[in-house]
Amino acid sequence: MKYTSSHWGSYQFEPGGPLMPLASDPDPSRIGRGWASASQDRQSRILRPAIRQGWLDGDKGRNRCGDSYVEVSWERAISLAAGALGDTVEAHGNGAVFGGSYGWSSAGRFHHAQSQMRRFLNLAGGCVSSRDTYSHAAAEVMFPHILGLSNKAFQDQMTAMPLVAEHCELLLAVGGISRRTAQITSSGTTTHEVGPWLEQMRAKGTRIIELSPARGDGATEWLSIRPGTDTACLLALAYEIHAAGLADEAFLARYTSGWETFRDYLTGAADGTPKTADWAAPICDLDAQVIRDLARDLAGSKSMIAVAWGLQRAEYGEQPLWAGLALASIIGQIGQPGTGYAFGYGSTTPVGRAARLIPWPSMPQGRNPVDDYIPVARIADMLLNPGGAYKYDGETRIYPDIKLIWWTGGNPFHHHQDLNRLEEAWTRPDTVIVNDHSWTATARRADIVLPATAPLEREDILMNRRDPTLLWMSRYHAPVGDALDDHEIFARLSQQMGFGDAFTEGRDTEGWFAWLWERSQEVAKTHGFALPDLNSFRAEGRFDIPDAAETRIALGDFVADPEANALATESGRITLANEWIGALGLPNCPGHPTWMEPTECLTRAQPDEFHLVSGQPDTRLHSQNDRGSEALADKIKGREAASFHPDTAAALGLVAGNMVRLYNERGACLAGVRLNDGLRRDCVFLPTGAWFDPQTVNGARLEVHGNPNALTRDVGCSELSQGNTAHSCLVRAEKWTGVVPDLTIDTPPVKAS
Ligand SMILES: Nc1nc2c(c(=O)[nH]1)N[C@H]1C(S)=C(S)[C@@H](COP(=O)(O)OP(=O)(O)OC[C@H]3O[C@@H](n4cnc5c(=O)[nH]c(N)nc54)[C@H](O)[C@@H]3O)O[C@H]1N2
Ligand SMILES: Nc1nc2c(c(=O)[nH]1)N[C@H]1C(S)=C(S)[C@@H](COP(=O)(O)OP(=O)(O)OC[C@H]3O[C@@H](n4cnc5c(=O)[nH]c(N)nc54)[C@H](O)[C@@H]3O)O[C@H]1N2
Ligand SMILES: [Mo]
Repeated sequence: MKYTSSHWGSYQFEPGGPLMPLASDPDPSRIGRGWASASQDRQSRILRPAIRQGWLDGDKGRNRCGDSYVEVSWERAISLAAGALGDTVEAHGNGAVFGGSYGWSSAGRFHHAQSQMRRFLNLAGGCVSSRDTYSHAAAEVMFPHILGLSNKAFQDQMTAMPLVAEHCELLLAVGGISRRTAQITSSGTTTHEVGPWLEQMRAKGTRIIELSPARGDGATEWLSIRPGTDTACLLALAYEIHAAGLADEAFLARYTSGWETFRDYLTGAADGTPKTADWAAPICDLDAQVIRDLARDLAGSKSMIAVAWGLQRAEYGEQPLWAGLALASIIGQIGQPGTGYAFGYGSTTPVGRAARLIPWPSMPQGRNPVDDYIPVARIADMLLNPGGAYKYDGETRIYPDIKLIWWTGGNPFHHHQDLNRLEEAWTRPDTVIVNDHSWTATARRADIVLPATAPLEREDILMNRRDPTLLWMSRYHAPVGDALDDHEIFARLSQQMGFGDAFTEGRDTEGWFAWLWERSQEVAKTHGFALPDLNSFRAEGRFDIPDAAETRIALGDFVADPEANALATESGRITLANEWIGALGLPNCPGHPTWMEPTECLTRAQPDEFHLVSGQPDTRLHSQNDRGSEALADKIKGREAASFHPDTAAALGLVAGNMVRLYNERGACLAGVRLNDGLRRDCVFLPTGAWFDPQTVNGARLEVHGNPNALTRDVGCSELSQGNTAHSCLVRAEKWTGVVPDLTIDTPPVKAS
């Protein structure tokens, strides 16, 4: 039996046979069904190195979005790419090179695209990098201040799901817990246990209350909250618990700081507005009595406040995180088995996984001599405002002047918001170089396109510190076209630029596998077990870590002994009011959890506006596998499906299968119509990830494939975290009765030679 792995799961196959989910996986992802077809689709794979015509003609980027390409040899492509980098560095320095290159690339320890790229760029003198993620930037910046832990460290100690199943009576899932998103694990997974875990809880009679604009598949009760208003609801729950005399004052006194300040805000002593259930109800569009009952039940049960990642991908996204933590502190059950506060259950597979964490080695990237960076979602701001000032995590910083962008293993024309604005920004640098295996919207907006192999075309090792199994990944099919591994591409570029030996250290791919495996064996030894030699592992294909189960309780050590295990916050405790944040004086991130009405929110919308929820797609990982069979079968007339409540659809004159135009002042897109009575009547759900395909239709700009980032807004959560705000977006909708334009992204942009 051969194996391979991906962010959506692991697969077994016999040579020449189909790719089958690992037999030991209890709940395989549907995403894998579209993997092999996407990987072998010659209409979307980049077959040969390609150069943008306008760049060859010296257009300086003016026609970067929408140009055609000429294919060239690898020798020419390597020479042009190395030349462009060398010239940029010589003329402007390495501070003019942007290598932030955010994106998920693929699983597999050695062929991790960004690691290979950073190793190369660091040897070339470095580049401007990026901080934080599109997933949870607000948490990455906030948690160190309010919890004294990085987001990663907090995830590492997240209370294990089996403990929740055993002890928790009431799970409040703010933003839901969905099997849709629990398909995925960054770096690869061999198992999917969130679905079975939720079933176990439901069977036991645990109440799982989902606070969400969309009913998911995991909860037992649904509170259909207006998007963007969770902070108001969480504050009201805290207020009602306190007003009923049910706040755990002993917990607050021993484990938190700033309670008095926060309490004065809750009661209205500070601002004249008590944050009662009656106050929150009209903001959140919930019944005040439902909020009061929930407050009483939370305080009277063993309860867990679980916040989903998506909540903080919004304007003021720091607030629901912090308000959830404050609510859990008032309930006072943090640090006990199965109760307290969690972030991200179900947002990906391994959050709360009861598995031992093993710090496996990775490809060394060297050191980046350039210390400049941007918060990841400020890419368009950076390109549009070189030299401009912005705030981030307590600092005032200056945007660099970028002349060359190198992107590997990510798709900004998928992941960024307001893509029409990004297109404008993207024309500014002199050169854009992209490595990818597919003609994504980003590859179609590069000057030099370097075709990388896809994961099914190569061997690698699945080693994920959060996963209980190691797999030897075998090649499933031969490389399509002339694709080369990213490692080989950067090795050739390094050779061209005169530091080939430093890049390879004399090793070929086999040599690096041996290098990684030797270090893995050492790591295993320090964790009390032995790995087989590489050849045996390769022959067997699979190694299951012994005694892999390990349960943890978030903040358990701190609660057991808050003096000995003080948190690394300003007070050593959980900060319910934070003096450092407060002293920054930011209007968009005050010093304690605060309700602020987002700029785009149904509380202030026109009657014909809807809230756009653009969550993760069920059929693919972001934009990956969008041209595979599973994603294609889910589309309507080849377009992404937008879901509407049946009553809403009827009012708009829409039936399932129609086409709809969604629009706002930033853009417009077409989507198919699907009905969902588990969605609020004032919301539209359009998943992310359909390949961005903007066209001019009847003289107006129209994205024709159903990409929500044609509509979303590109501002930071606040000047503290600067995270993306994809979920704060209002749109209008109208039936599309015109001709449905052909897609352009289903054929390569290459000129016939
Ligand atoms: N509206 C809206 N926007 C969102 C979100 C949302 O919820 N709503 N979610 C956001 C979030 S949380 C995230 S994480 C981002 C995700 O954004 P991305 O991570 O940028 O999305 P992916 O489609 O996974 O892009 C990975 C790219 O890597 C390429 N790739 C895969 N393997 C390899 C390889 O081996 N070598 C090379 N060179 N390339 C490879 C793939 O072809 C693909 O183009 O999107 C964000 N954008
Ligand atoms: N199938 C699949 N799974 C994935 C991914 C994928 O591409 N495909 N991507 C992975 C990645 S990179 C990430 S970061 C995670 C993200 O996982 P999450 O952040 O947990 O999920 P999203 O789908 O991004 O967020 C959308 C959901 O958030 C909720 N929501 C949105 N706005 C609001 C709001 O204002 N209030 C409330 N209460 N709820 C709201 C809704 O329930 C909506 O369904 O998913 C991962 N899992
Ligand atoms: Mo993400």
